[in-house]
Amino acid sequence: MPDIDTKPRTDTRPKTRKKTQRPRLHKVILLNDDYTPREFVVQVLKAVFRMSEDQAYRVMMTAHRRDACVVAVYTKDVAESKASEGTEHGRKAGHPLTFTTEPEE
Ligand code: TYC
Repeated sequence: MPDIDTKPRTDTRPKTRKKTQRPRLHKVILLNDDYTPREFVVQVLKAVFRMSEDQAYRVMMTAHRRDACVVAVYTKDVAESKASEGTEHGRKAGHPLTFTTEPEE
């Protein structure tokens, strides 16, 4: 066993960094499906993501045509709760509407 793994760490100083580390942002992604009515998707985008009718319509149509659309970026916790909220709106109305999240590069 190399002793590098077992030796206690004596230097616990944080590594110095040139820039302040910002939390990684996560994308909320709207997935297309064949069943959720277009108008329902628009209503959910307006309610959960505070979009205008126009913005919501464009995002819905992008997902419809390209299979998915990035809706917004947030910190991990906010992205995950917004995605769940949107998906839950669909589920309660009996639609398969789905939002997912993924970390930004
Ligand atoms: N494709 C759906 C339809 O034709 C509408 C839709 C658009 C559903 C975007 C989900 O993310 C979505 N009724």
